[in-house]
Amino acid sequence: MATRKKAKAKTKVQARSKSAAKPVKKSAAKKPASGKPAAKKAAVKSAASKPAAKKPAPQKGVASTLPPPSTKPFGQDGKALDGVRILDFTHVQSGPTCTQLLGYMGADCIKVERPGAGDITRGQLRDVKGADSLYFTMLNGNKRSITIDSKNPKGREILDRLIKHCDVLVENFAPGALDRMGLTWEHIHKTNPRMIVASVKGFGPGPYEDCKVYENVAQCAGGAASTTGFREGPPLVTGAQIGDSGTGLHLAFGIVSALYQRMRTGRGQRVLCAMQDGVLNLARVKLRDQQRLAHGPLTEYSQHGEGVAFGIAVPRAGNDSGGGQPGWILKCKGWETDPDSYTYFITQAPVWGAICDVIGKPEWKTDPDYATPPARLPRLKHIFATIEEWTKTKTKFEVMNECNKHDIPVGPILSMKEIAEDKSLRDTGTVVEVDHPTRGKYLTVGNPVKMSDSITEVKRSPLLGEHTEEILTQVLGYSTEELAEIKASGAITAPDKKQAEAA
Ligand code: CAO
Repeated sequence: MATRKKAKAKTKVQARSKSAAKPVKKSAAKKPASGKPAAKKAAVKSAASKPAAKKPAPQKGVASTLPPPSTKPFGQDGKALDGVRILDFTHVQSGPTCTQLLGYMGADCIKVERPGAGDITRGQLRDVKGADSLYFTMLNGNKRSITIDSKNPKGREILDRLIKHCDVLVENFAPGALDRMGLTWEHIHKTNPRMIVASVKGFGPGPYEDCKVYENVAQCAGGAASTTGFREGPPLVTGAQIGDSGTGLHLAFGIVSALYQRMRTGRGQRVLCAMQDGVLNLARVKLRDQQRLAHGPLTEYSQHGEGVAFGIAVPRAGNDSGGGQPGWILKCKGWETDPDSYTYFITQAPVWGAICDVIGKPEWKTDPDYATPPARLPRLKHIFATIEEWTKTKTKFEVMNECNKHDIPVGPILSMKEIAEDKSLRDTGTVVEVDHPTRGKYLTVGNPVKMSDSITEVKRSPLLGEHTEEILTQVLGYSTEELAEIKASGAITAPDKKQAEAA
């Protein structure tokens, strides 16, 4: 879309959509009952005098504005977001998750970083001396890096030119930081009315809107922590980064939707994802349970079976299943020495008979205390303890194999080591090995979304400023002389280098 070629293609699509609008009007006015001209006139007349009887015009869907279906084989007609150019002003985790996903889908992500320093995560949790950390490399694949000092006047000029050449600006600075750079929505919209400005912030408008927020703050503010952990213990945060990566994912959805709307309106818009909102969206089942509490106890929570009364808010439910089919984590063979020798076991009602047979309790199938889901609810603790006697005789994978034969839903607790070595995850491109010039080979998570006509190639993360000159000359069209001027201005150079040059 940012390239001239794409701009032309877009004009064609728009032209098509214009002409596609005409037949809708025609058919609305002339839809004949019989198809004969006289009948046509009569139909129009009567429709005009009796509006209630007017047949509604058939509505054409989006498909009517599309080009003819491609004849190229699937996977060989580019990528979903080819032609979309992102001005990637993100750092740490939430924003980079979003732009990496857009990059996986084919967008050209130009990551703007502070000269000499770059994204703070390049140096955080370093495992290889002198090399970009895994924190950075695993969140910034499929991007190009340009260094620009946004507070240098020449740097601002370059940023304005980037705004004109990009489709989306994505940022997750602290509230107000983008404005302090002079990049207000008004300024960006005036410079490029088509630009979409997408932001992650900790909180939406309200009392906390000016607060800086990290992952665990969002997990706590979004209702995840108060509902995670064991009833007797304190609130817990989860290892999955639902505040950062989860919100980045939400933002990517907002951006793609805004790009789609722009096809019709021709203009950009602001897209905001607050981390609190993103976490709450993922914790919505707990807000469901909060409302159910007003109508009685949450019978599927094991505390109900244990006779423990509910308080005023949704409690922590340990490893209870979040749905209507009770489940728990059970020990497997080797649990004494392996902290991950466990399985998740769901006593799904339709396969209750098979569960009874597998664990050697066929009599439970007809025993009124166990035969029905309501009868089982107060006995779940005992039931899971009995099932565990069986799972402890098998490894977690043997439990999986045995239960799968009978459609009993179970899942081994996989360690990160097992996931890193899992062949099927490698085969599908979910776990990918990438080569990096300074740190060597590393594993990253590829695109979790698989598309049959947009195949992801995972590329290593860029070195700091690796593409500065390439972007300045090839994307922004600066001449050799202008490039020399930019270098002399200090807009793309680290402060220590600036001082050395001045000395
Ligand atoms: N050139 C010059 N200055 C630059 C620059 C560049 N290329 N890139 C960034 N900066 C400056 C910013 O302008 C800002 O300066 P001012 O405060 O003087 O205006 C400064 O760097 C720091 O930005 P920041 O406040 O966003 O960074 P921080 O490390 O203090 O805070 C964070 C980090 C994550 C808490 C904050 O950015 C935030 O709350 N973001 C929104 C929520 C979010 O995404 N949180 C999740 C992060 S992932 O765990």
